[in-house]
Amino acid sequence: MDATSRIAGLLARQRTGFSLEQPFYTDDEIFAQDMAAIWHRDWLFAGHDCEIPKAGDHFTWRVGDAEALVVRGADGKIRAFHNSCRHRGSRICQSHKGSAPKLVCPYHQWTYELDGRLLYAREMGPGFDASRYGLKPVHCESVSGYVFICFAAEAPDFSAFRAEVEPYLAPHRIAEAKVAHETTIVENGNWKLVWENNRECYHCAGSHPELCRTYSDAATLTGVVGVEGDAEVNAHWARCEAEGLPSKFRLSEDGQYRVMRMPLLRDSESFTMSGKRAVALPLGGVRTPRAGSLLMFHYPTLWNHCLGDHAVTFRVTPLDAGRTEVTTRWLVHKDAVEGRDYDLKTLTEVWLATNDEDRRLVEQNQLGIRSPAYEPGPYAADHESGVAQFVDWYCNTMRARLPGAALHVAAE
Ligand code: 3BY
Ligand code: FES
Ligand code: FE
Repeated sequence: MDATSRIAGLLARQRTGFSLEQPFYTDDEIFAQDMAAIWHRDWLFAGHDCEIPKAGDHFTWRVGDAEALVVRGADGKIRAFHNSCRHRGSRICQSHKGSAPKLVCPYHQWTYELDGRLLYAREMGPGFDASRYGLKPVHCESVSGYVFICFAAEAPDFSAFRAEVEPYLAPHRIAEAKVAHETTIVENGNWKLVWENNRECYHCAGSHPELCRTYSDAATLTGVVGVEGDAEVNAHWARCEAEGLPSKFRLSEDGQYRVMRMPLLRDSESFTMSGKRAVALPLGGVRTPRAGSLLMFHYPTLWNHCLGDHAVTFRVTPLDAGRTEVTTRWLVHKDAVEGRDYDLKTLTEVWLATNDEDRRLVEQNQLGIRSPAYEPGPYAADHESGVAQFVDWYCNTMRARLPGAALHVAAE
């Protein structure tokens, strides 16, 4: 049986409310299909506008064999290109971040403008037409300080997501931030296990002593069921909305993204060990100390917390079937000074610890799933409604995009 038929068959067998079958977490062919059907077709969160504030500032991000070069142009616009030279294909920018007035390929020094046009290719002879060899563009959109890219030739609609999340994000002014700290960790687990772990707080009480000081593990807050009937959360939304902060739970029709403002425990202001704010010069215009955290997720790359004083964003990058990178950025007001306005340890310690705890959980989950005894197990209806929702999104997306999936299933 070819790979597509095999995957289509597995998808057809998938039981609602149960974890996936083993190959979805371990198999190289399914990983390749995940890359083709999701990672190289969808909008992906790459980084933040504020990481590249000046013309020529750029960063790169590799997703499988595709690599984006995200660069701010002389006109202030952010664009993305494939980081592959139009001469013989070398990578052009070879570090994660940089700044340069022109993009010069280190191999034979073909030189590109910041808008991708090939400006100069030395000694290519008289008939050479530089206008035919500009960098290939990658779709790029910036929304409220978040840069999204899409590697597909034709990108899915972005406007609905933009319209939904802009009002929620606007008060946080992420575009006016700076990255106070960034970490990238590798988790020895499939990217879907990183998401499954993120989409529930059933594990929080047992694993996150630091986070649990401020973060409620109520099933309604992390999941997708029942929050609209939760009186306490409704009161929180009403308070926040009266202050001009859009807050209500919104889940997109296709299940790809959600926004919601959640209260923190004991009126905490931030994810610190004390619950007090971490940054004296706050990021954004949220002035009520009890606004809690604005949660957003956007599959398959982004989840985040926007607080009254700072924000933390998380980016998922699959490396192979059993390894995933998680990049965390702590964003503070661009004029906040370390040592004066914030202490880096106080700012970062809760999520540094939480990330490491989650890494262990994901790694143990991956190892257990490799067992010949593994079979899909049931998700808790309330505590793991978010996990079931993620897996549904994944399966529906794969079913719709697998080449000829419907035909293969019918032929079984
Ligand atoms: O970062 C988060 O939002 C998730 C949700 C619950 C567990 N984890 C902390
Ligand atoms: Fe880039 Fe030759 S491959 S200049
Ligand atoms: Fe966790």
